[in-house]
Amino acid sequence: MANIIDGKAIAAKIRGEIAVEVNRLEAKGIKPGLAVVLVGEDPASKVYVSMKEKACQDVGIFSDEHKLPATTSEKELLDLIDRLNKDERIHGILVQLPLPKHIDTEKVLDAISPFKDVDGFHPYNVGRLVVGKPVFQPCTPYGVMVMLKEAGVELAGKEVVVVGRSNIVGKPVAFMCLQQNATVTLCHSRTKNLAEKVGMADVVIAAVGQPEMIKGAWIKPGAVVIDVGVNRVGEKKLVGDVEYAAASERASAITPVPGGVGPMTITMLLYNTVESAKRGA
Ligand code: NAP
Ligand code: L37
Repeated sequence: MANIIDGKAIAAKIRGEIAVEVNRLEAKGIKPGLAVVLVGEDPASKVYVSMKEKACQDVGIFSDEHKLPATTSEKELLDLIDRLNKDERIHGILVQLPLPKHIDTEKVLDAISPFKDVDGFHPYNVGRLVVGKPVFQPCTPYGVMVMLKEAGVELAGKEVVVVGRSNIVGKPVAFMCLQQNATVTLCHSRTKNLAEKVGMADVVIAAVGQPEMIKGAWIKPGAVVIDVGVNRVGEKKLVGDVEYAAASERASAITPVPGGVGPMTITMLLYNTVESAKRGA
């Protein structure tokens, strides 16, 4: 049976350290501040944004919430970002994706100051990630890397297979693993023989968004499995992108869903915000 890489526990430990750091900064007259912008009524986004706000309050970060109606124009959103870029109380700006269809996401991400871009989605940070020197690392991939480190997984020379090539998870996590000297294969919906590729991996990182599509039988015995997927099935149940029960019979270590990568995403957002405040963004 695989060891469970407990994201909730790792997140709690790091959040404790962040709270201490926030206290230390406050004693020096600095209160880290995060602006969270939500446009519209996407149900998952509403849940995540309220979790982010609560997490800020728990560690003492000032959380500046902007909940805008779905009818908000692109210009109104860009004007708000402009004000937040100039606001000295704000060290991090997060615009929760997806945005309503009439708003150009790229334009909005481009408008955020790269020095307040705690999500790491601005092209400046994306480019710097590829050459190995971002100002901010995107929160979900960063959380994955911290979990691997905490679990004692050394990546140099390992075969890493990432399934999913989105800009927010698959692509950045692939570059981060490459930076740590892994040999990386990046798979997507047009990949042929996915089972065979996954079967070669020492470390599998699944970010697909399809409930349990990575089968347990594909996993090489002893591999490490990181499941980024968060899929709601039925009314309440959450499952990952990996067939958890069968995969945990073969893997040496695996992340659960819930309680795996999800809590780490929010933790790295807090971490980036505090780092930004320390730099004086
Ligand atoms: P996305 O933008 O929808 O991208 C999904 C990727 O998976 C695409 O690259 C797609 O390929 C690929 N894909 C889809 N079906 C496939 C198949 N049958 N075989 C191989 N590849 C396939 O998703 P995302 O935003 O990266 O999110 C992925 C998952 O992670 C979702 O479950 C999401 O909820 C979760 N997530 C979790 C966190 C967290 O904090 N834990 C954060 C963000 C996202 P193409 O590019 O060819 O279309
Ligand atoms: N930073 N994150 C950032 N920016 C965005 O634009 N969309 C997006 C984003 N995504 C995001 O916040 N995802 C996310 C996913 C899962 C969790 C948190 C954030 C999480 O904590 N999930 C819990 C279960 C929560 C639930 O019950 O729904 C878990 O344990 O996995």
